[in-house]
Amino acid sequence: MSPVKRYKGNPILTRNDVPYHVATVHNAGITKYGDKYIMLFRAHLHNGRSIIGIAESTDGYKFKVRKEPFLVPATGGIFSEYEEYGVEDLRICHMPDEGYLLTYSGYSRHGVRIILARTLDFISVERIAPISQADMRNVVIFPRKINGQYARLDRPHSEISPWSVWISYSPDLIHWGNSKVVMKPMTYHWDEMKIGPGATPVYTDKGWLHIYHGAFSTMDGSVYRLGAALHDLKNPEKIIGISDEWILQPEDPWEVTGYVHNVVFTCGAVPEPDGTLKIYWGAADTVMCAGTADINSLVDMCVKKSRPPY
Ligand code: BMA
Repeated sequence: MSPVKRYKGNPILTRNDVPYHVATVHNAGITKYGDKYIMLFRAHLHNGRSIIGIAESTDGYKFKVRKEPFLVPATGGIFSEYEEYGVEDLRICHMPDEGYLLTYSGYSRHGVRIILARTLDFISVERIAPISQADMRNVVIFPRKINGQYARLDRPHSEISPWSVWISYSPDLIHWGNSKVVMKPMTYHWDEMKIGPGATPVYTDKGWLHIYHGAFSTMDGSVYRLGAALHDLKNPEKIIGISDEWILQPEDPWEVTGYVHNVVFTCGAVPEPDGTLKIYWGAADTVMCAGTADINSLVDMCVKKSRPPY
């Protein structure tokens, strides 16, 4: 049985909830902001390119979409060159001293790279810098400095060391280095084709809990599932354990069928004071869903029956 209990009212957000013309609502970053939950979701426009919309909720399930999108491709300067084809799959990292850090994929004729932006109020947004070269996606920043440095997980596109999760460090959030591979797809396993960082890692007293995605190639296309990994608190490049079993797979009709079928893909999860984790996922690249899992149970899955990092 899946450790993730699906919310009964899924899907929680669809294009019908959006007051402007979009084809999908998926792959949303999530955070708590004051007494609200804020969701920054990806939406395909009817030209096939993506923008980021914003929705708010008081209970984490019933969201209201604001009238205007939150982030659309930049129209001037360096950012416009790298966001020409759209902005996608945004993650939110809250750090008390930094505000809300946003990392998203900028697509352009030069490929895909990650842009860092920041907001303090979810009204205005300041782009800070592109923080990767081309062919990088899925950047999640750890919400605490580690040994005096910022740390992030990311996922280069590569057929040689196929689609693996790496870690990098930075003194200033802009310049990143000291990169190391931490986790790779596992042959003949549910995540054998590619893996990538999912939600912003969650602090637990046993380690950083990271919900990631893994893809498996079938005769009918690939299946995207979610898994859990536990990273050492002081040295997150050390993995304590990775659950051998996935934690969520496409099962509901809107997860199995849609714009891209058989996809559950997360960009955000919110830890709650009662020890549960609200996990949010894009289903079939078409709608947003939510569910809860017990944080300790996810940690146990990582530790008790663990697959090697590579
Ligand atoms: C990945 C990304 C995600 C998407 C997923 C399934 O490669 O493009 O944005 O949700 O594929 O289509």
